[in-house]
Formats: sequence, structure tokens, C-alpha cells
Amino acid sequence: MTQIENRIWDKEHECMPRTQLEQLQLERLQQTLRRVNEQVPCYKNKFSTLGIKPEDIRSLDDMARLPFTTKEDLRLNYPYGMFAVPMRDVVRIHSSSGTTGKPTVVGYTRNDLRTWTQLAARFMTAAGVSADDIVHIAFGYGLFTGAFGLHYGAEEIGASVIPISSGNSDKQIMIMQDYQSSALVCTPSYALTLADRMEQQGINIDTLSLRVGLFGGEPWSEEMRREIETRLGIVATDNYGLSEVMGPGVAGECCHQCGMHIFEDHFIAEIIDPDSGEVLPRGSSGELVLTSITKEAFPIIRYRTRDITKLEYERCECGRTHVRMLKTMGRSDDMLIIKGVNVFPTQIEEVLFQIDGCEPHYQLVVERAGTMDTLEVQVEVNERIFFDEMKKQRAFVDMLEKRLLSALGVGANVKLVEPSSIPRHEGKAKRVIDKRNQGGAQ
Ligand code: DLL
Repeated sequence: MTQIENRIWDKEHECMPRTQLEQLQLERLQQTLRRVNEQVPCYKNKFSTLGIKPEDIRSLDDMARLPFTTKEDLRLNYPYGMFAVPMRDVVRIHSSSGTTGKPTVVGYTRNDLRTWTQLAARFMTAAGVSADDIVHIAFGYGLFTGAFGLHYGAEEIGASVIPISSGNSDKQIMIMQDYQSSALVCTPSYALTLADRMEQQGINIDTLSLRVGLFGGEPWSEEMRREIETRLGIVATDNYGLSEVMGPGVAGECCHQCGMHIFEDHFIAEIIDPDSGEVLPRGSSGELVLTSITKEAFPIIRYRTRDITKLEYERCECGRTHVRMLKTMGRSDDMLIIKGVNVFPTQIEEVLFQIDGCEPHYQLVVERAGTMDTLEVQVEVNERIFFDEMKKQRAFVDMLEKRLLSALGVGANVKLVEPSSIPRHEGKAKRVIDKRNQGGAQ
């Protein structure tokens, strides 16, 4: 596989010495706090309830005194109550892909769009995209931030953008072949769906021009990365973001693929204990909390992302000084508690992807039998295993159940299902069917 080059989009900011970076963060934070205190009633009330004035925050360590912002705050202020500028200054609106209730609405000023474009250009450059690339954007264009974020980033770099949007895999593949797409942008699960479809059509990947993938929008394991890299013959990179904080462009991997650099000249990252809310020491795994320090329309203070990760402060070989967030285990809301043991879907994915015969498509069904939660892992297997004799199939299931037990510390029932029987998604995959809440598929 060809190694991607290490280009840097904005050397001054991305490689800034940390003391200077932290000084810049503090100045920008103080400005943001002053603005939200004046312009956003939700923050004014939160600060006054805690008896905090923006000028009390004199160091980055003082941040722990600031209140959190939660999804609930955004719901209570739906749709525009968190905006810090009048609507006449807002030039774009997006919203989050919430599964329940009202979505959260986010706005951007002209400057916010410029920043977003620059940050998307940064992580796309770090992933190896250049003006020579043909960037195939298979995220849905619409209220979701994915497509527009990467679209403008790629144009800024000077690449040629194909805004194909999501869906219609056969057409995606035809365009990929005919237009010679070299960089694929979508969710990692959709990249695998495309790989499956190519195999079904007997397409030799050497006839494609693809060389790099920029995947994000959902959690995915290292095992899934290897699967995508092998099957599509590309370098697969990870990028992270969330609409409440900006969209894609909060963090992205460089060519070393060792965690996503969080663009710390625009965001401050903390890791907290999701239960107590305490800030955890460096190197701990916990919930990522993000504060925006340059956004105009929709600044956000200590937003509880619910994403569980770890920050790596060790200097990266690429020269960037910005902290790296490791692959998230998933959202704390997606964590299952099975017989008292915490289980993330990505842990199950890691096991399944290591086993020859399992296809990279699975679904988890959680049910309650009496007071006990049970977990069924439905996994597609290849035809040889699916149509094998009962005895061999049973042995395969036993082996899988043993491997899951040792990796998760709790038992799960495995059900082998036919190839192509688990629903495919064009955007974010839905891995969990939770039958504990009446009729509730989440
Ligand atoms: O998914 C923004 C995005 C689009 C990021 C395209 C990257 C690429 P939301 O729909 O608001 O925004 O969902 C945000 O998705 O809190 C994470 O739980 C999850 N997520 C996003 N990127 C990653 C990633 C976009 N690389 C939520 N790894 C976040 C793991 C991710 N989870």
C-alpha cells in the first residue's frame, strides 16, 4: 500500500509550540466567555448561578470551574436560543442527526464558514489529499454537516470535488470508475458496503484510481480500518467532529494514523469522568468535553460529547503539536450494560473482524429476560460457513462465543446469519437494536 505524504496545511498554527498554543487558547477562551456572557442568556444564567464572571477564568486550569453544556441545554433553547449573533449574521444552518426528539440546530456566520473550510482543508491535507485528487463525497448533502464540511475543505485544497451525495451504490461505483475518484469520503460502514458491492460485481480494485479514504461520522475499530484498506486498496484515515461543535474538522488523522489531531487553536479538549464530571488526569480514558474558542454564531462551552476516548499529548512524528484523540470506543449512550458489565459495540467489532469466516457486518440485539439483560450478536458469515454441516456451525458459534467472553468479560449469544441479510446503511450504521424499551429499535 502506498504511504501517504505528510503535508501540513497551516504550519504556523498546527505546529505551534505548546506554551504559545496554550496562551492563544486562553486569550481566545476569555474572549468567547465574555461574548457568551453578554449574548447568550443560557450562559449568562449558568455563570451567574455558579457565581462566575468571565474574568475569573485566568488560566486553562480554571476551566474546570465553568459549567458544562449538554444536549438538554440545546433542546431547551431550540431552535436559535444558543446563538450569539443576530440571525442576519447567520449565513448557514445545519442540524444534528439526533435519533430521538427534536434535532439540535447550529448556525454559522461567514467567518465561521471560513474557519470550517480551513479546518476541513487541514485534516484532508493531513490525510494526504492534494490539488491532484478527485474527491468523491458520498455523504448525504443536507442538514447533516458531513458533506458540506469536506466539500469546501477539498475545494480549498484545490482538489476536484464530485458531490455525488449518498446512496445508489452502483452509480457510486460507476462514477468512481469513470471519473477516476482518488479520495473517498463517507462513513467507514458505507465504505465496506461499497467494497461488498464491488466484489459482487467482480470489479478488480486495481482498475480504480482510489488511493485514500477519509472516513468519519461513526465509531470504527482498527480491525475495520485494516479490512477497508485491504479490500479497497487504500489508506483509510479517520476524522472526527460533531455538529454541535462545528461538524467534521474538529480532529483528523495525519499519515501516521496514530490518533486524530484536535485543532487546539480553535477548540479546547478535556477528558472527564462521565459519572462525576471531574476532570481526569492526562492519559485517562473518559468522556471528551469540547469548548469552541473562535466560533461566532454558535459558541459552545464545555460541551459533553458523550464520546469516550483518550488524549495523547506525546509529540507526533508529523510535527503537529496538537493533542491526538484516540479512536473513540463509542458514545456513552451506546454503551450496553450486560449483566453489570460495560460493553461497547466497537469491542465486539474488534473480535468479529479478527475471525476468518465472519463478514464485516453485524448487529447487536439487547433484550431483557426478567431482570437480566441479554445480548445477541448477529453476524453475517460467508456462504461456506452458513451452509456447513450443523456440527461445524455449532463449533464455529462456540468458538465465537468463547472469544467474545474472553474479550468482553461477559457472555453473549451468537447467531450466524446469511450473507447480505443485515441491513446496510448509506450513512451511519445502526449497530444496536434495543428491545428493552417497548417497540424501540434505536
Ligand atoms: O457526524 C460530523 C462528522 C461528519 C464527522 C462526517 C466526521 C465526518 P453528528 O451527526 O452531529 O456529526 O454526529 C456526531 O458522531 O459525537 C460521535 O459520536 C460520532 N462520530 C463522528 N465522527 C466520529 C469518528 C458528525 N471519527 C457524533 N469516530 C459524535 C467515532 C465519530 N465517532
